[in-house]
Amino acid sequence: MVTSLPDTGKAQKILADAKHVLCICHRNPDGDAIGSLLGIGLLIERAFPDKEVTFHCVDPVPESFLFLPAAFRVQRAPILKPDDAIVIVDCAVPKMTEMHETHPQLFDGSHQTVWIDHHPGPANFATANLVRSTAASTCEIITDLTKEWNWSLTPDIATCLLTGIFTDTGGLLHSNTSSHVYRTVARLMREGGRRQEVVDTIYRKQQLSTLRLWGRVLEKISLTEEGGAVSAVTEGDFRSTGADYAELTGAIDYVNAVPGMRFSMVLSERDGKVKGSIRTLRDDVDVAEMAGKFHGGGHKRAAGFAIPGKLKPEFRWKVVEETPPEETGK
Ligand SMILES: [Mn+2]
Repeated sequence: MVTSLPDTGKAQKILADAKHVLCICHRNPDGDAIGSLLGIGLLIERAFPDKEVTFHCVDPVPESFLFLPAAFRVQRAPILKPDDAIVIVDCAVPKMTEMHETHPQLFDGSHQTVWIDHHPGPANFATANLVRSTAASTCEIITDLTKEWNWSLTPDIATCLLTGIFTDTGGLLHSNTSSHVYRTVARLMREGGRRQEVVDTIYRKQQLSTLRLWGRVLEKISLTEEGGAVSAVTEGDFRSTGADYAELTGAIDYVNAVPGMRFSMVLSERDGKVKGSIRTLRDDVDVAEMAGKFHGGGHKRAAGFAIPGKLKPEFRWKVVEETPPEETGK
């Protein structure tokens, strides 16, 4: 059993006292962002049927997660009213919401806020901070909280939470898949979570445009002298494959599969920015530190950054003299 987080009681009171709870996840949402956003919102609705709950993200829900219950309810950035309580999930820092400039009230103490996250870092932005960096996903923390708060799960909610657990552990394959992750999955399945629907939708089905985009990523892998497997996709690649930005998620796991590498990186262009995702399978490499050099962050084995700019390919040609084959006497 995991130990209780210090702000659990405070968070529960914030949610109990609020009339309207706005749930917010990070831009370019992944499975854990969407799963924890929908999971916590539906849980609050169930625990307090008199409350209004809304779901917000600056980017639309990626197509692969539209099968989730309530995915259609996710709206863009909210219009805030003074009494609104806020729940922010899976965001390491305020700017990941991409609302830090448009909605500074979310982060300056104007509202009662609950922060639920598994990213390491200061994480003290909110009124109540429910942060556990040893958890593999935010969905895992939320599942633990339901036990503590005595909130009941439904098959729909369990399916949302399973989604984040599966995507943040790479389908229970990454090294962050602890025994607690398996226990959490078992509990969500007991509560009716539709594991097979999650696995089939996320891992067994890919849009043709996604496969074509991944093809570009794989074809362009190059190995660097520093021991990196690096690939890049340009805006032109997105245009010609018809893939949207969210479809890049997952491609890096294949780049990271090159044996003997220290790290892998996928660079991508979007709206005048270059985004980098970095992964490693090694214990002696800290990719969060590497991402930090570009004002990014994340976890030791999975991190990212975004800097203004464009991608410029660099080719190197080398002339090598061919040595004539040695004569072999018979
Ligand atoms: Mn996460």
